[in-house]
Amino acid sequence: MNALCGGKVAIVSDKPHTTRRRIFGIANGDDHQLVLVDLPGFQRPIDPLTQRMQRTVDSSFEDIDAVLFVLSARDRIGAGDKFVARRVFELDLPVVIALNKVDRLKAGHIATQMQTAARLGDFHALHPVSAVTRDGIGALRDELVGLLPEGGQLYFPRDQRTDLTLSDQVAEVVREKALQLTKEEVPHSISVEIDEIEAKLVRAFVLVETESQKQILVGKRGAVVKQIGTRARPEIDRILGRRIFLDLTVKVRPRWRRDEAQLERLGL
Ligand SMILES: Nc1nc2c(ncn2[C@@H]2O[C@H](COP(=O)(O)OP(=O)(O)OP(=O)(O)O)[C@@H](O)[C@H]2O)c(=O)[nH]1
Ligand SMILES: [Mg+2]
Repeated sequence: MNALCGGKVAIVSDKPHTTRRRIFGIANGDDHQLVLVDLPGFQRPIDPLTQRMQRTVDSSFEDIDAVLFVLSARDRIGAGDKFVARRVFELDLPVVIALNKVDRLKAGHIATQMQTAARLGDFHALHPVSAVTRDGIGALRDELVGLLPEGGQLYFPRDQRTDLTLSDQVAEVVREKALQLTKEEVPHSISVEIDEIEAKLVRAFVLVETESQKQILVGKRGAVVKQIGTRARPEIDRILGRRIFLDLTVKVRPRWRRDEAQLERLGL
């Protein structure tokens, strides 16, 4: 989605289930507006957070013109992909398969992966792409634009790239940096709440579920939380269009993933 929109809309990490909520990414052309809807992955709900994420997925297949089904060419296309394929091919919409991450893969391997992907269902088109090198992204974009209804309208102002509020964009950037610096079960226990955004100050809470997770996020003499701030600040400056001071506090909020009121507050 970021490659198609020509800039960062969704945060990216190597941890599964990074996207927790529905995010619109808007790609404008001279005569069209392509609105991409990024969703959490399909998963078996295990707590109120994942229940809400799965509900978001289930309720998002209305009012769409096509499905962009993204696969990783670097991984074996297996049972998980077949499970998702069953869901998307039953929608009765054109399905465009993007076989992503073809960078640094040998041509023969890409060809085999394309054959496997092609067996997932009755697709409209299949594009090998790389979000990193942008290889194939132009052709994929043209394909999707070709599926837009005639005489479509402008859903968003032309200078807008996402439906997330500035505050939510800031929270997501902080969460991205926190995900980058943690591993195992810790990333799943992290969320970010914006306390206030003022002219020169952004105050945010990095929420975790336990005291030991807090120690990991704070790090030795605050080294980890400091690193999160250092990485996040330039991006927040860009989002807000001004230089800010970023005040980050790590807080324990026990069982926030099970707390409906807290999930609501986090926009989940
Ligand atoms: N080599 C390579 N890596 C990529 C490419 N696109 C994404 N990645 C990596 O794949 C990982 C997952 O990327 P995300 O954008 O978080 O994936 P997602 O599909 O949105 O996943 P969730 O939000 O977790 O459901 C990150 O480590 C990215 O850097 C690509 O084209 N090439
Ligand atoms: Mg994502």
